[in-house]
Amino acid sequence: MLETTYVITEQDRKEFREKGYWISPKLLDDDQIARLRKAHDRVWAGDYDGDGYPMHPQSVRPAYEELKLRKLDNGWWVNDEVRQAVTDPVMGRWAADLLETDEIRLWHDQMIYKPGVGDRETAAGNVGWHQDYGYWQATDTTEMITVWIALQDTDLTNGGMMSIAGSHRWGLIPESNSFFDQDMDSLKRKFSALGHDWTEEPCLLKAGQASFHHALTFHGSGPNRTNEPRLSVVAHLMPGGTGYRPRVQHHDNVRLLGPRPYAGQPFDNAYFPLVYSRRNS
Ligand SMILES: O=C(O)CCC(=O)C(=O)O
Repeated sequence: MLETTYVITEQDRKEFREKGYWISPKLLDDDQIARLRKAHDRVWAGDYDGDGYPMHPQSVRPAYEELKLRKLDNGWWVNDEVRQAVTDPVMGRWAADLLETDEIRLWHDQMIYKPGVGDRETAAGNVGWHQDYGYWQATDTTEMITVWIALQDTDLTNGGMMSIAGSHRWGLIPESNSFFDQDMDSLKRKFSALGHDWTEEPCLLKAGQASFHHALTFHGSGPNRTNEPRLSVVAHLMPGGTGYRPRVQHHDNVRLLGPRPYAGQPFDNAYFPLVYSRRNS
């Protein structure tokens, strides 16, 4: 964790409320970035910390197609560096201040490896325009936040994310769980036809900086035109007290509540660590 004393300002909050995302100062120092890049190498090679298994071992095990996007949920289960990064209390405080809440827990994390495709014609590294809450309807609040942390300088040349300014105010859009649909143009046609203003803004990040986006903000990313992978660690965060919303949409996290989850059951056990609490600070 970087010993940053940065405190979210009223201007930051205003920007987050208006645009649906906010770009942070550097959250990780260079040593931590190097360790997290190493964590990527280790995890993709099946080299884990602890005695457990990843949540979705099939995300790690396949013989990798060179040009395919790799994504592992809950990397913190099997890597200590990732655990430290995605439970960082400074990040949690910034999220709490942006969401104007007192407590932040981890919903889940993601390690994302976007291959460098150079000038090859492929969409295999694309992330389709989507809303994160399009996947998270088993929770009872849309006031969740994603922290996308860059492990190298990231812009559109290496497949950086783009966000649609103000789209978090559109509400939940049907079929917006379209992360894996790599045809960005057809998704853009479909979602922009809803009549809202479609303004794409690139998330330009120095290594160690993060983009904090609201769970309803549309975002996606195109090809990484370099020959190096684009690496990131992502923390999906929720306010303390977020509970289970039954029978709307399945999410694998619901199993982590036990065999008979009930409506409103808080996601507050060891799978959903407390990242920040104003009471403890
Ligand atoms: O890595 C990307 O380009 C997109 C990631 C994403 O959709 C997210 O972190 O919510």
